[in-house]
Amino acid sequence: MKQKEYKRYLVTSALPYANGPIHIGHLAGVYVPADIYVRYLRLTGREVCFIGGSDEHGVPITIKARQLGVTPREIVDQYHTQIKESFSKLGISFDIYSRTTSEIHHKTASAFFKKLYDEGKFIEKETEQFFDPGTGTFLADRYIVGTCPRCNHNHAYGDQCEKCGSTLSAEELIDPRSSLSGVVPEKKKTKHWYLPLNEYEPWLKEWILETHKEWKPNVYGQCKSWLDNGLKPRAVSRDLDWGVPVPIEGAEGKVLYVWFDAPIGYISNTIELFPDTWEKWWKDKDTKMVHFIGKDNIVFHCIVFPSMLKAHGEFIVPDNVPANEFLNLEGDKISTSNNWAVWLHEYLERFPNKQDVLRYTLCATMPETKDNDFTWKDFQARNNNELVAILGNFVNRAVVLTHKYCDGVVPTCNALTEYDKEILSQIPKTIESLESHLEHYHFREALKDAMSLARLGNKYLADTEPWKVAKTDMERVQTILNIALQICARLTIALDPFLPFTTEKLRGILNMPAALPWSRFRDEVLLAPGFTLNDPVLLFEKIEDTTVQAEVDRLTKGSAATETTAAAVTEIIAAFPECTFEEFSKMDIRVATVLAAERVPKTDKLLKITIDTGLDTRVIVSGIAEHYSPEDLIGRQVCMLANLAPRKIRGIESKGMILMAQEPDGSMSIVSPEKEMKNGSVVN
Ligand code: B3M
Ligand code: ZN
Repeated sequence: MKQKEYKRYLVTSALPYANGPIHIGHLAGVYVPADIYVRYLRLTGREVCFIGGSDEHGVPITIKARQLGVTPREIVDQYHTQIKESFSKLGISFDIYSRTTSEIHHKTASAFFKKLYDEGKFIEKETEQFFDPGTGTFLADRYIVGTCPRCNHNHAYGDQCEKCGSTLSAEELIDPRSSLSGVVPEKKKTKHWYLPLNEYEPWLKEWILETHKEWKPNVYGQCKSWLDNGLKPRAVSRDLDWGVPVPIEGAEGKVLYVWFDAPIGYISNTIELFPDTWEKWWKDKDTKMVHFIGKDNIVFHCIVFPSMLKAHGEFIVPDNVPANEFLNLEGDKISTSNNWAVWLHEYLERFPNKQDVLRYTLCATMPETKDNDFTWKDFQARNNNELVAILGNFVNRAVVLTHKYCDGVVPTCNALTEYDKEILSQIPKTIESLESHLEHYHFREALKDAMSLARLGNKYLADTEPWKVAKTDMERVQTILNIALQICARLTIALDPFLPFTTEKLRGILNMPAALPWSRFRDEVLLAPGFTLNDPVLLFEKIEDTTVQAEVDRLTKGSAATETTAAAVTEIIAAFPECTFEEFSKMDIRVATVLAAERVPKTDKLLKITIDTGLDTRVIVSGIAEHYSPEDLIGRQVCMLANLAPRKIRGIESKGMILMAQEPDGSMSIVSPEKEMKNGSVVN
């Protein structure tokens, strides 16, 4: 089937929550592929708009603020600035990176809701919702924890189980509890507005299942399963004090659901960028809209947002949603709460000139069809064996030899041998394949194609050995170097979407003032004979074993440190205003005896401690290995917080926390009852 020709491309990338920094999982899943795609489109001369921004509403932000004892505004200001800066340093070339707390966004999202409301597109329903009698607030799904009905994980959230990945509703949780106060939530009546997704089901089925069979199998499959299971009306408002207020009377204390307002952020940001001409991007059928997202956002971008756009009536819907799977790190799931991640802002601090090494590794290991794994060893190998040994080596040899034999001037191309012709004939084939892969969102294969030009050049120099030929046949040397330099010049085009920092450097070496458009790719001569090159500089440098080992160590330590951040959190809590007796008494602190203790493998700080609490025998992972050896602990009585929500630390479920006293210099002591007590005795 012939592809439709579009006049322009509107490319969006998921708006990250401004409640934490960006890590390599976000990058490989969303921002690196989106950036490669838009850079390619721009090079081909197509009209492109690349939209990014921070998602600054929603419960994750309020939870983070509550944890740190600051306002949501402070959280989003801090993270928005940090995220925006680190994206820019990595060369993610957004045309705009704005935020959903902007005035334009509030206006746009309100107007969107109001239009649907006025046209009767919502169902108004009073339902019973979970309410926390302790704090006097309705509980958003994320604030309710309980046991997952699918996998039995005992710390699933009311919207999702992070263990098995199921999307849940708070109603489905077994033994729900409020994460604000730990109490069992009550039900209370409240009014909300629902978008009847079921009404859009026939249209969605036709649109996705019939006309978008080309979508990636993971995306198509998820949509099909949602559609096969049947859609239900979905609430688009929440009882919360942070977000876009519901713009109708009688809706005080209610805001738009974050998944209603966030995708409208794509529209708001386009309006902010092009106040006069934004409509052509959103209302003209000749605009191709593509959403880059991670797999956990598929339903919102393929089903919910398109239904909203359809209900609104004036807007186009996406042509494709090339969602990626997840990237793991050193064999384990990336986890923000366990600090098992490579954070972009930290990477940029430690490797300030290696943006492209990260871009390259992430593109090469992009989880396009299944989850994939980032390891520091692989990062090193990709740098040393591919970027240094193939790309860097080829360019360096071509340029150094040109300086040596031709005074740094591009030599003439004399008679071609059969072998030269064979090498040159590879180029158009590679370009064709590269283009096709980029057009179809196959970025890993595309990168292989681009790199295969460098491999080709490397092989050509190795096979023709101009340094030997130079002793007898300078004319031949000229031809060889001319061909090698034409390949170098082509690399500035082929690699530009992937490695923009490197191609800029390479253009500097080749004395090419500006990036060549993609259309020049098929020209035979990109560097005319007689043209003078600049001095060579190395494009990449080797990464040593010690460097990557330090990264692995830091990762292991960082994740162990999350346990000791319990201490940091305590400091923050101590700085809080007063706490009521009622609040204090929610903490179930008990005396327990240590039955067994062992080090958690591959960590310096963690001990796995089995204790008898008088109520049960359970395991706690504690960051005290630097202060106590396992033998010191066995048989000792400790005080422990028994009703702390369980969490996984290095794969071990930890249920509770052992109380420690800590001095400012970090030395620690276990808190024990002064005389032996029965296990399970309450501390208050
Ligand atoms: N903030 C979820 C996420 O960061 C959400 C994406 C919004 S895209 C409109 O995964
Ligand atoms: Zn589950």
